[in-house]
Amino acid sequence: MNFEKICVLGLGYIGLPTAATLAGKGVQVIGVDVDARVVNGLQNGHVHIHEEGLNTLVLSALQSGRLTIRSAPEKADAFIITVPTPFFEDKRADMRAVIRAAESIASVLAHGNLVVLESTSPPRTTRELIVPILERSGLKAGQDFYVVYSPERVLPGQILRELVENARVIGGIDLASAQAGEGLYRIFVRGQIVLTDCTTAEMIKLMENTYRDINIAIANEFSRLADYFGIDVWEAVRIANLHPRVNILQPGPGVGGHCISVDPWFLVEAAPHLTPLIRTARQVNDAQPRYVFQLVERAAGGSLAGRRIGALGLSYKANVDDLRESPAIQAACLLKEAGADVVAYEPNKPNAILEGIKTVDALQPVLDHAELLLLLVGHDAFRQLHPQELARRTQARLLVDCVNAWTDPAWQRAGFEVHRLGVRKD
Ligand code: SAJ
Repeated sequence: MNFEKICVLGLGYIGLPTAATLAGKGVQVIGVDVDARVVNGLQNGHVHIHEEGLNTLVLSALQSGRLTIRSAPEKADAFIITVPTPFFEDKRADMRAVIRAAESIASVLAHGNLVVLESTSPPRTTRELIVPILERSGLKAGQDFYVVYSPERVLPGQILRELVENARVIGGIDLASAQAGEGLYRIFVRGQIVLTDCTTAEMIKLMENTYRDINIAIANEFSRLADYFGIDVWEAVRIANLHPRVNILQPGPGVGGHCISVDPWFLVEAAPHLTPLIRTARQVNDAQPRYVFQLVERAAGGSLAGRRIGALGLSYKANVDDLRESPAIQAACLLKEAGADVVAYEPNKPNAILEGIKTVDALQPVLDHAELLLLLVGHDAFRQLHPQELARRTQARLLVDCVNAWTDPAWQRAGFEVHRLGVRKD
C-alpha cells in the first residue's frame, strides 16, 4: 500500500508527535483536532505540548507544508485515531472522542483505506465499536478497507525517541489489515513490528500499564511498611533489587497521568469478577496522596490549620508539564482542605491555574511563604537545589520529601529537619 496522505485525528501528546514524525518522513499529513484553540494555535505556529524536541519538529513540519492543521478529516490513504479515552465518574471508559473520530472518518472513507485506532481502549473496541461505525460508510471492513488497533506505548518525556525505537504491536481485524498497518508504521518505526489480532493488541496495552500500576502499588505499600517498622524503604528497595529476579519500582506520592492511573479501570470495569488484584492496586495508589497528607501532618506536629506550606511540583511525574490526574495536586488539595495555607509552584507550567490552590510562577515566592516545604515531584530543578543556598533563601526549616531527593546529610547540616516518605528511623 502507498501512503501519500495520512490524517491524524487528535493532536495531543501522541497525535502531534506522530503527525510531525510522519511529515518529517515526507508524508503529506493532515493533523485534525476538534478543539478550535489547538487548531488556531498550531496554524499560527504555537505548539501547545511541552515535550523534548517537539517544538522544533512540529514547526519544521508546518513550515515545510507537509503538515497541515484542520478541524475535520479529509480524504486520505490512512487515518490514525489518537484521541483521549478518559473515564467517567464510575470508572467506565469514556469512548465519546473515539466514536466522534470514527464517525468523522466514515464520512470520507474510501475503498482501499486503512484506519488505525491507537487510543487505549477496552478489549473488543476495534471489532465491536469502530468497525460498525466505519461500515456506516457503506463499505465493508476487511473487504473494502483495512482496520487495525496499534497501541501507543511511548513514555512522556521520551516520546520522540520511543515513537521510533520501541517495538510496535499491530493488531488487525484480519491478516491483510495487520500487514497494511505494518506498511504504515515502517515509514518511521525502527523497532520490531509484531503482528497480531486487534483484541490481543488491545489487551497487551492494558496489561502493560496494569502491570506497572500493580508494581508501583506494592512499592507504595512497602513505603508504608518501612515507615511502620522504622526502616528506609529506598535503601531496602535498592538492596532487594540486587537480587537477579527482583525489580521493585519506586514509591512516591501516588500514580498519576492519563495512562496508568486510568487504564487498569478499563479491565476492572469490563470484568469486575475477574480483577480483585487490579482493583486493589488502583485503590492503594489512589490512597497515596492521603498518606502524604498524614506524613505532612506528622512532620508539622499536629493540625495543619493555618500552617504555611510550600508545595514544590504539581505535574504527575518528574520533568513533564502534564497535570492530569496528578497525585501532587491531590495532596496539595488535601492540605488545603485541612486549612493549611498552601502555595504551589510547578516549574514546567509556571502559569498553571488550579481551582482552590494558589500557584506562583517562580520558586522564590514559595520560599518566602513557607514554614514547611513539601517536595512532591522529583524535577531535576528541585533535586539540584543546594542545601546551604536554600537555607539562605527561606525561613522554612521543615522539609517533607516524597521522592527521595534530599537525602544528603548536608540538608541537616544546613539546619533543615528532613522528613522522607517511606523512612522512619528511630
Ligand atoms: N511512578 C511511581 N514509581 C515508579 C514509576 C512511576 O510512583 O517507579 C509514578 C509516576 O510518578 C507517575 C505514574 O507512576 O505518577 C506513571 O508514570 P510512568 O512513568 O510509569 O508512566 P506514564 O504514565 O508516563 O507512561 C506509561 C508508560 N507505560 C509503561 O511504562 C508500561 C508508557 O510506555 C505508555 O505509553 C503510557 O503509560 C501510555 O500512554 O499508556
